[in-house]
Amino acid sequence: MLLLQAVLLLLVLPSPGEVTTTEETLPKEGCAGWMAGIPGHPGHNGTPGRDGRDGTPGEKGEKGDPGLVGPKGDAGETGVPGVEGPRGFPGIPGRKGEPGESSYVYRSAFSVGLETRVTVPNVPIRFTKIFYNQQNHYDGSTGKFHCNIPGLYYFSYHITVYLKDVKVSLYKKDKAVLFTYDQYQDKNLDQASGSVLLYLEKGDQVWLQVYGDGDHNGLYADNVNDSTFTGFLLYHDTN
Ligand SMILES: [Ca+2]
Repeated sequence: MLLLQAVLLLLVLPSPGEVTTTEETLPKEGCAGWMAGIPGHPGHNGTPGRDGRDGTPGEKGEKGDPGLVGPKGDAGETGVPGVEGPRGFPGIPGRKGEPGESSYVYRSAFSVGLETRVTVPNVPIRFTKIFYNQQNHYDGSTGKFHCNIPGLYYFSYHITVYLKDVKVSLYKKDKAVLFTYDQYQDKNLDQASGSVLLYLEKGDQVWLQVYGDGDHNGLYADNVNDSTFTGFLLYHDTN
């Protein structure tokens, strides 16, 4: 390297034999008389640079307006029954109902009396004076009451006694179940009576009859003295 520099230096330095004349013909300020050149045209625009980095997130905006109401949702499941409420006040009594059919079906009553003296013993006494026999359950031709409605019946009789003693029995199904005896006192009118409750089946028959021999048949009736026989259903059998 040092060798190369030394060679170059020898080439630059003037050799001793040459005459240097350039320094006398050229002024020392040889560039002072040069004129400046015209400025060149502006260069072309460069290619766009690369995109910059993302900016920092902005501040949170204000809350927006409420949205539109959405469609109605499906029905929910049935809830648990609530606790029973307190008892309410009594309501207003309703109107009276129409009479039921049974009010007629379960009617049975009769009330009858003697029209003449009884002279025939050992047969049912025929009461032919009809006070009431709407249902015709009492048969005036036989003197017997026919049970059409099973149930409890009330029977009673009030007998005027004249001229002879009276001994009568109330019969049910050919059996005497109630007895009444009155001894006649001369020149007086007596009364004999009896009453009873009897349970009757449908088809049972009830009647009054002179009991014993025919001498105790002093049953009497005229325009001002009655002898009566009455019966009615107290209440029907609900079975
Ligand atoms: Ca008497």
